[in-house]
Amino acid sequence: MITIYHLGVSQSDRIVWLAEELGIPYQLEWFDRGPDFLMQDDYRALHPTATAPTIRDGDLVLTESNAIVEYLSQRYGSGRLSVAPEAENYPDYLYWMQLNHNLQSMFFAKMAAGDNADPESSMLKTMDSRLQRSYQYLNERLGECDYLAGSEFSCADIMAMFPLSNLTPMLGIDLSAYPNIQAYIDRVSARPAYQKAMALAGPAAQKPA
Ligand SMILES: N[C@@H](CCC(=O)N[C@@H](CS)C(=O)NCC(=O)O)C(=O)O
Repeated sequence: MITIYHLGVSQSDRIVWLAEELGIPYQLEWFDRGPDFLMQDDYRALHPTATAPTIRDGDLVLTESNAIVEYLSQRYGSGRLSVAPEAENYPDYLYWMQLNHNLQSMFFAKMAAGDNADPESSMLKTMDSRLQRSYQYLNERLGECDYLAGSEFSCADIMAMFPLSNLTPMLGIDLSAYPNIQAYIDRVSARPAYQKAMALAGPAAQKPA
């Protein structure tokens, strides 16, 4: 059985969500963050790169959300929620699977700059304008179709929700200018598998006693 090593308040909740969507049996092992909100040595010991999510499948220990999502979909879900190379929307799927990393690279650059950074610095201005273009493009996309890869829900949506529903408000980014993104978040959050996964492992969930 797959083991999902879940770090509290982290993007490893998306793997629980995917497993619930695909009906893949899994064991959830929960790791709390330390008082500094960073992962602790027990999680760091799981894999040389020490990032959440991490999963185990037999002798395989795998990190990196994109890799895990595609691995589980292909190996345990018969490719369900992935998009096949022959499909017309395959390039859309590939493109939108990267939204998570695209947004996070800019979020982390802003966080690393810190609250007291000069807003006129060329680095921050570049990040802000790149972020704005990304949100604008995403908003346009979601005006054309209900889900990122097209009319069907896919792993691209599973990848996208964490930065949209967690990091976006954390950074004080106001979505009122992007109504299609907000409607998308509401639509995807209503999925039963999402709600179950968030109850088990979402930001407000607690380590089981
Ligand atoms: N590229 C990685 C990024 C994973 C990542 O940065 N995860 C965060 C948790 S949300 C982490 O491991 N942080 C280390 C820590 O919190 O100490 C992925 O997509 O899986």
